[in-house]
Amino acid sequence: MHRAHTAFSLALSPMAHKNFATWLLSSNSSQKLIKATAAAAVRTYNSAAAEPFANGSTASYVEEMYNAWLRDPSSVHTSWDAYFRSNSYVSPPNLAPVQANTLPLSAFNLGGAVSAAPDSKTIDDHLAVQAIIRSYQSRGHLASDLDPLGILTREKTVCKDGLARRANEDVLRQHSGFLFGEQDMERQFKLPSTTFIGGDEASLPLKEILNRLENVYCNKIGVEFMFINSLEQCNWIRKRFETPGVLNFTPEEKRLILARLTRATGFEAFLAKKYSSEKRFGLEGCEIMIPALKEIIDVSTELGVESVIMGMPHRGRLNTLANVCRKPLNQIFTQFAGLEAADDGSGDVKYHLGTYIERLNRVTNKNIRLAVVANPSHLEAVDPVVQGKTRAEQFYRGDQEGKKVMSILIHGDAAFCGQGVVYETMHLSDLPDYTTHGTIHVVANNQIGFTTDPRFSRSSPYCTDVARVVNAPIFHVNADDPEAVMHVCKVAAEWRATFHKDCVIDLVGYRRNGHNEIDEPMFTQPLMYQKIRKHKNCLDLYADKLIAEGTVTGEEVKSVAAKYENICEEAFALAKTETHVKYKDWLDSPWSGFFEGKDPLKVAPTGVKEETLIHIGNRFSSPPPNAAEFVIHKGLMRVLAARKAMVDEKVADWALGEAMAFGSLLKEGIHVRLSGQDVERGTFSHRHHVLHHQLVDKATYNSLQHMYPDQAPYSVSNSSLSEYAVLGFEHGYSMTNPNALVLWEAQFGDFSNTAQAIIDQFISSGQSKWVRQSGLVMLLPHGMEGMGPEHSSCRLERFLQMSSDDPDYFPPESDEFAIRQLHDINWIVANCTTPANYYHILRRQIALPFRKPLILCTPKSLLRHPEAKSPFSEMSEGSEFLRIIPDRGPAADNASNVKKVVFCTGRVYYDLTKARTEKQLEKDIAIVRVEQVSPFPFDLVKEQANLYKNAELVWAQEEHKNQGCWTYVQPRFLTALNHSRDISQSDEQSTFSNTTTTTTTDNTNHESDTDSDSNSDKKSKPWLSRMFASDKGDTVATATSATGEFNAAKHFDLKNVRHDFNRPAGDAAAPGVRKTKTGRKISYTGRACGASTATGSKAQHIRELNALLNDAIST
Ligand SMILES: Cc1ncc(C[n+]2csc(CCOP(=O)(O)OP(=O)(O)O)c2C)c(N)n1
Ligand SMILES: [Mg+2]
Repeated sequence: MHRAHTAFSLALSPMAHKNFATWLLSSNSSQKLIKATAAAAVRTYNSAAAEPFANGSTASYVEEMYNAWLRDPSSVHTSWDAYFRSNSYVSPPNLAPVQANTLPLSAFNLGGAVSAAPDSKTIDDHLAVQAIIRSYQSRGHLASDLDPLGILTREKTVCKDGLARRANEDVLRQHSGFLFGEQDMERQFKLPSTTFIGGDEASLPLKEILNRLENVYCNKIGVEFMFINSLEQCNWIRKRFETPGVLNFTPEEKRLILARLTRATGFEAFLAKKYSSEKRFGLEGCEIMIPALKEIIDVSTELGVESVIMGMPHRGRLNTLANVCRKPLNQIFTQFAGLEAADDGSGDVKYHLGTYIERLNRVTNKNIRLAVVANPSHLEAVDPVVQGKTRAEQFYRGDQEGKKVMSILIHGDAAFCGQGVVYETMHLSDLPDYTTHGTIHVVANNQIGFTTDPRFSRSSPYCTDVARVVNAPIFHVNADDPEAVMHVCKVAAEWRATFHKDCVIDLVGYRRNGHNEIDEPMFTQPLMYQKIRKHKNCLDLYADKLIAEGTVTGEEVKSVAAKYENICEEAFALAKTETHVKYKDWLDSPWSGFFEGKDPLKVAPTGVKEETLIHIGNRFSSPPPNAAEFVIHKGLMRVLAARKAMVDEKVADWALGEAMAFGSLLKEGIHVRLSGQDVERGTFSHRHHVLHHQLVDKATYNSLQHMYPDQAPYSVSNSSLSEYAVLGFEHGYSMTNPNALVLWEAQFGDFSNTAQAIIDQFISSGQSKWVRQSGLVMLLPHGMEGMGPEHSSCRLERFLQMSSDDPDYFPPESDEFAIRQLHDINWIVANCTTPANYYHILRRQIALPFRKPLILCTPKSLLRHPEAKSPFSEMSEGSEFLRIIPDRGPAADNASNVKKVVFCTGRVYYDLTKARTEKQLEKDIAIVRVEQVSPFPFDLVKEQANLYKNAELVWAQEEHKNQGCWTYVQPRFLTALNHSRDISQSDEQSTFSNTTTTTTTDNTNHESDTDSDSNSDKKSKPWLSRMFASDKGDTVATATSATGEFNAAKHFDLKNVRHDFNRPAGDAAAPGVRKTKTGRKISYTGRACGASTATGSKAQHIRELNALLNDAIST
């Protein structure tokens, strides 16, 4: 028996009567019941099987009793009568009646005898019907008809009443026999308030109840929602699916669906015809996704949305750009032509590029902006980026509830359940500083991932189960039923507009071709593909249906298809006239006006007036204006006092330097957003941007939000414990507006490697692939301080390895040297040692006329180091960021007698100076800090080396030799010291993106370059040619090519493939040219190579550090 019934029977048993009634009568206990009911309502998790007694149907049962009692007190049991008379019962607000099914149960006393009270069979039967209704609502989706191929569809079973139904034991469990026979089918049952299948009817015959439930829950839509902890939301969904007639469409609506489906299908067919050997990751088998997206956008626009930001993988992307965004078809077709780019960027494959379109929505007649964010191959990596971009757009529009800007994320079935970043992103969905107020997730579920079946790619029943953790309703729908799909999309858009929470549409279709169009699916899924070959496509099925019902004629169907083909043909002809592709056409986040009128080589000053520093310092060190009422922790009072003392002395520590940077930018109207784990206080308890009232919960004060009356908003947010999603989110946030300083801080630098895909695929290479700039700052606590292998290194070497400046190329020296380097590089990597330099480099992010990501090692022990302080004079007007901090002591005064120059970066500088002082070698050893490691300050290094012309040069680092900066700086030092460098190996140019452009004839990523013209000797030669070919005397031939065993140049067609060199054409130090060994060298001092990032123990750390200091500080 259903649990609710068991509990109720117990309550009605002779003994229980008394106990139950007594319990109810004690007001204390009745409060308990109410509380228990309410608590159960919020605690609810999972299916009805796990449901506690006093929630859902039981709670509504009490309510029904109450309604019955109101009409006729004698119609309810005496215990209920006593309870209600005591005035103890209060209808909980979320259990308030939602419909008119309020007839007393006695009205359905079908037991025969005319009696005021229902007999127990009537009660049992009604409870059983209620339980059946609830079973359908909870588990009907398990038997729904979702698979267009019918492979997974469950057979109908013949029930006791002789009718075949899909709802099986999985759905109905102990009610599978319905407890009723054929004789009961015409019996009338009162419908509970938790169903809407009756429409205006308060009761229905059992047969009708079962049929309607079957139709709603076990047909082409499977709704998963009963795990949601809100009765209001559950009822809202029930109403949308159960109300009779919800699936009725007008002929106009049907024709619109058909037209959209025709375009979606026609687009793929056209590409298949024109570019049969090209990969396009077609949507065949799930074409309904295009009308589905359009429906979501139409309904959302109608409900007030003005901007939609989409993230999606490869599958169906071109179709989405063409038919959802209405990107000009000729621009899309041009991508197939393998043309050269007319602008910067190495580009990306066509099914990764983003777009941004503003257009009139013809259905709603409203203007709308649609953006598809460019994404890498790494599935789902774009999800948090889209969320960050959406959040930023909402922020800049003042759209605090997400009514105007929304995101749609499209997923593949295998990726949605397989990639952890989906889960991480889902968990941002309801966090105050990260929510985008509801995302609609659409899964293009083709029931396969490349060659792998779902049963081998997930352990969960559905690919969508990840969404259950955030209480998102999940609408599974058969992709071959366009009307069911449209209904689900409408409900999803309304859900988002009503509750501003995530929901999922699971479009269950199939994949007509292989993973891509040149892949053979029969190798691995033979039976499935035999079925697919015989299966009519969705367009044909729907057209047949509409023709059969008389909504359209066969001619109309053909003419709509022909019309679209003509449109494609015209665009195809236009595309043929294009000579270049323009990556700027594929920007997802245009920064209109940002670059215009700017001198691309001019940096605005970063120093500010001293009075500004003092003002910010005073505010930052003061308690809230209502300090008397706001109780601050004593420890923080001391922190504020220490800050105030520093301001009075006009010096800043790390936290104050950071606050000066933030505060001064906020004053200038630049929005600052700092996000990451525990950033409000700061992992090392040094920041304290948010003061907490010690006596009042959630009462906080953030002085940086109150610096100036007209300042820009400052937001500092403790994030969820995620790096991948949160870093992606902040990257997306930074893409939206260049006039904002967006910072992400890792708890410790090494944790950033769980966000490696965002670093590799977006931050380091986004500009190169998608012409997209970002000024995002990554703050990475870094330093070997004896904390063990973790918590020590941010893996600086990895960031440096991805820097795109050429180790062998000394750019021309000029006043613009530094800014040109910054302009040309992919990102900036720095390790600052003073608060002033930290302050300047943050401000420089905004002062630059372009945007580059900044990877910044930040200190731990230096946060409180007495010497790591900067006078205000180093931050005020006239001061600037120092790429190198030269030695300013006795050594510099007597440079030619200096025996050794120790170059270093980061906190080890303080250890080195201490050791030098202890050994009294200040005159003999100069210590030079390289603060901006990349782009490498060739000019300043050269200057320093020339200054100490007789000195031995040493690079000292505390990281292991194969880590830290050494492998990056060594070749660059040699170039800086000798202007060019001895090249002992054939050098492959560094490029900051690992991308190459592919040709139409060859889809493999062969690396090569562009110069196939007659001026090729002026340009750089392809590295393969340099290695193997011997057409020019100045290139290095290898033994391999000499033997003729393998000549790669012959094996690869290098003509059409491009390769971006940073080096200007024809430079004297062209790669491959051998130089004689000359000049000065730099040697290494520090730890030996190591496998882990730090030492095993504190003692070992100290031993090794001392050895390093002894080595470095010796003459
Ligand atoms: C992070 C990541 N791992 C692996 C791949 C390689 N890969 C490309 S498509 C694909 C299958 C994706 O299946 P699904 O998500 O169901 O999308 P579908 O191609 O079926 O539309 C795989 C494994 C990838 N692109 N990204
Ligand atoms: Mg798939």
